[in-house]
Amino acid sequence: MKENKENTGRLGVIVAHYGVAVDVLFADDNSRTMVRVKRNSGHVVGDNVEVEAEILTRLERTSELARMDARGGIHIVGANLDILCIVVTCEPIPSPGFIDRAIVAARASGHTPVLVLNKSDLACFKDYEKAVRPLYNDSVEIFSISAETNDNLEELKQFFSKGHRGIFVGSTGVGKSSILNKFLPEINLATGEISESKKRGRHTTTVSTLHILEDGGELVDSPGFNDFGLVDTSVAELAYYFPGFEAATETPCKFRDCKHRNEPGCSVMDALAAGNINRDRYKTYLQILEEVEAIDLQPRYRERRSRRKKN
Ligand SMILES: Nc1nc2c(ncn2[C@@H]2O[C@H](COP(=O)(O)OP(=O)(O)OP(=O)(O)O)[C@@H](O)[C@H]2O)c(=O)[nH]1
Ligand SMILES: [Mg+2]
Repeated sequence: MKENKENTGRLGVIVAHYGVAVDVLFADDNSRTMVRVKRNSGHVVGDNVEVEAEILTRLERTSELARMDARGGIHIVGANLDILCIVVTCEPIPSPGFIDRAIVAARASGHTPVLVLNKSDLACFKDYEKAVRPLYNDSVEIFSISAETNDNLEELKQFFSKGHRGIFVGSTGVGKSSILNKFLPEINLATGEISESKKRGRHTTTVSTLHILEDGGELVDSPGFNDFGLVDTSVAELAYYFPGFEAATETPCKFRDCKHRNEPGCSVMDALAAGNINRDRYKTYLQILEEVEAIDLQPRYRERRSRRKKN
């Protein structure tokens, strides 16, 4: 890794990562070249790089978004992004707490989360939207769209045209690649039948790719995943960033390090008792709190977190 100071090679950005080679889009003439990298080099799509004599050097990141999988493995979702675009739908529905974890992870690492409810053309959509919108309306911007019928696609495109660089994340089959294909028909990303991909137990998209939108903005398509385990988020950050707690925490709790569990003078508990916080969501919060507390006890994650804070 190199600080962005005296660059002597060509500057570019990684737009696709294929394990032992990355596709680099160069800033000077918009040309693209494959450059070899070591396996597990740690580079990700969105990384700014300098290429000199076929040697690639990663430049300092302005932001990084990480997640933990079910086995405790850490994955960098993307680098130098500002928007986390959480794509969900009624078929297939996201795993419990997926949206909450993704929102907290985004906020804790300086990203703006937005929620995309895709497949508005499906019969199951209306009920799903009715259940989900009220939970997140006060927390994040929400787009209800259909990549099938183009419903509200323009609105989402306009949002990115303000110069944002975002990434689509969500379970396999929610339609991430389908939305990008509608934005940029010429890229023709592979999309998969849900029943087929489930039967094979495989994702249709296998590598993340970054795309420049014609009206401005950039979007990364990523392979589907269900686990958004929090790795770079402390207990204090979880309590502060949890979606749905914003109005309650405007009134500070009695204790600055309140975890909203059973401390006296807790604004969140008061809001819960008054029916202003959804009970199921509160249960989800407690479950994620336990996970984050368990991670907090593990030195390797604590070390990683303090390294991130210093950068
Ligand atoms: N009815 C309907 N189907 C959609 C919509 N968007 C996508 N699909 C379908 O959903 C299936 C999965 O779409 P993909 O775009 O491959 O999903 P993905 O999220 O990229 O999946 P992975 O690459 O495996 O993570 C395909 O059969 C699409 O045609 C939509 O708005 N409405
Ligand atoms: Mg895909």
